[in-house]
Amino acid sequence: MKLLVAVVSNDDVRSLLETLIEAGHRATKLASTGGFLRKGNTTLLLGVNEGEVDDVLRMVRSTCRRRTVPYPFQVSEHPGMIPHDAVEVEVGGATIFVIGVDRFVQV
Ligand code: 2BA
Repeated sequence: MKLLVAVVSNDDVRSLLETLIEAGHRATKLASTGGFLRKGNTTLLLGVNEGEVDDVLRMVRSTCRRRTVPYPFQVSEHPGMIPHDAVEVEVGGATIFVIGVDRFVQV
């Protein structure tokens, strides 16, 4: 089994969850906040069989869009982190960590 930790935009999570649940996958939805933009996003925990990882990644790709969002701070608040003329940041589609699971236990 693998644990997929997927950070997705709040705008995409509804359709992603619908797609996953319809396909028989299980998910835990956590409210999270991006460290850079400090804006709400969603982290999904998905325990999936190894053979299903690519299938789940396909679902994430098809539902999570890459988008441009305004950078909400004065550049001086984050010196050196982005170019001085940048006012927008690209976010998503999704950031996914695929982690090996030693044991999966439900009691
Ligand atoms: P945030 O940390 O709020 O980052 C939002 C977007 O800002 C990022 O989109 C990236 O395009 C940009 N960004 C982040 N750090 C930057 C920096 N130091 N300089 C310039 N631009 C920067 P994504 O890469 O699509 O990430 C979306 C969200 O996924 C992140 O929100 C964070 O919550 C999570 N994430 C991304 N990479 C991660 C990692 N290596 N570890 C943990 N969480 C991660």
